[in-house]
Amino acid sequence: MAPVRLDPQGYFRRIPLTPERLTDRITATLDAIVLCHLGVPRLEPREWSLTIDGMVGKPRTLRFDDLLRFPKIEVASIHQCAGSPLQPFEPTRRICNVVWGGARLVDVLAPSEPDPAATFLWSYGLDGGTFSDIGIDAYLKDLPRERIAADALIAYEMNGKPLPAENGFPARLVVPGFYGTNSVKWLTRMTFADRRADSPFTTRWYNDPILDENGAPTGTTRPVWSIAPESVIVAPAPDRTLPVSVPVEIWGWAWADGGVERVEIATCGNDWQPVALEAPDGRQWQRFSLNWTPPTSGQFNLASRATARNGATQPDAGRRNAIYRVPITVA
Ligand SMILES: Nc1nc2c(c(=O)[nH]1)N[C@H]1C(S)=C(S)[C@@H](COP(=O)(O)O)O[C@H]1N2
Ligand SMILES: [Mo]
Repeated sequence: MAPVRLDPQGYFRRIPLTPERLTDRITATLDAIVLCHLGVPRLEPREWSLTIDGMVGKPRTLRFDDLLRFPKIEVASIHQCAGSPLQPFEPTRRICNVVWGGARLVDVLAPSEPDPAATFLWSYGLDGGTFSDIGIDAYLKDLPRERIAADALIAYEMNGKPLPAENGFPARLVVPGFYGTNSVKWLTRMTFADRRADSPFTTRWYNDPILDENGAPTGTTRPVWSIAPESVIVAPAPDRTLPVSVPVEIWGWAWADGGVERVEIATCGNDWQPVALEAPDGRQWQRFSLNWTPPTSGQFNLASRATARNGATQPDAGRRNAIYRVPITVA
C-alpha cells in the first residue's frame, strides 16, 4: 500500500460544544467531538482493508465491499473523549450523542474463528507519527474480549451519512459505553491476543493512576475503558440572570456506561435533591430536569450529580467526571 497521506499532519481536534449548546438529543456531525492524535489519514474505500489475525483459526483480510455485506446495525450512543492523556484528572466534558451505522463487530470477527483463550482484541489505526515527542508506528488500542459480544461495531456511517475523514473514513471501530479513545479510526488490523497491547496509547497513556483515600498514587493503574457517570446542565446557561420567584426549568444530560439511575441537583451548595430522569434508552444520554423557583435574589451555583446503575457517582473535583457547576444570578 502507498504511504498514508495525513492532512492535517499531527494533533488535530475540534473545539467541542460547551454544555449550554448541547440542546439537541442527537448531536449534528459537524458539532460532534473530533480528536486525532497524529493527523487525519485520507484514503479511498478501495484503498482500505482490515486484516484479522493473531490467535485466530483463520487469519483473513477484508475489503470495504466485504464489510458492507454484513447486516447493518445502527447504535445511538454517547461519544466522549476522555480528555488529554497527559492530564487524566482534568474534566473536559467533550461529549456528544450520535448514531453509528455499520457491521456488528462479532459478525465480522466470527469467520476468523477466534481462539477462546484470547482475552484481548488489539485494534490498529492507519495513522502514525509523533505524539508528545514519542514516535508512533500506528495508533493502537486494546479491548477486553467480553466487550466484543456487546454492541461494538465497525462503523462506516455517522448520523446516517458516510463517516467524515476526521471521524475515521471509510471505517472505524466503535465501542459504545467506552471512552472515545478506544474507538480506533481508519481501522486496518485487529489482532487477538492473551495480553494487553504494549503501546503508548494502552499502557503509557489512557491508563489512569489509581489513588488511595488521601489522593496518593498506589502504583497501580486502570485502563480508560468504561465511561464513568457524568452529567451537564444545558439550561440555564452560565452567568445568566433569572428573575426571582419565576419558575424555570433546570435541565441537562446524564450518562454512564450501563446507564444512569439517579440525578440530583443542588442550587446552593449541598441541598441535593433527586430530579426527574428519563429511563436509559440503549446507549444514549438521559435527559434530567427540575422545575425550580428561585426563592430570593443573590448568587446561586447550580450543580448536577449523576449516579450510575452500578452505584458509582460523580466526585466533587479532581477527576475527569467531576461535578459541573453553573453560576447564575437571581435578581
Ligand atoms: N486511529 C485513531 N483512532 C482514534 C484516535 C486517533 O488519534 N487515531 N483518537 C481517539 C480518541 S482520543 C477519541 S476521543 C476518538 C474521537 O473520535 P472522533 O474524532 O470521531 O470523535 O477517536 C479515537 N480513535
Ligand atoms: Mo479522546
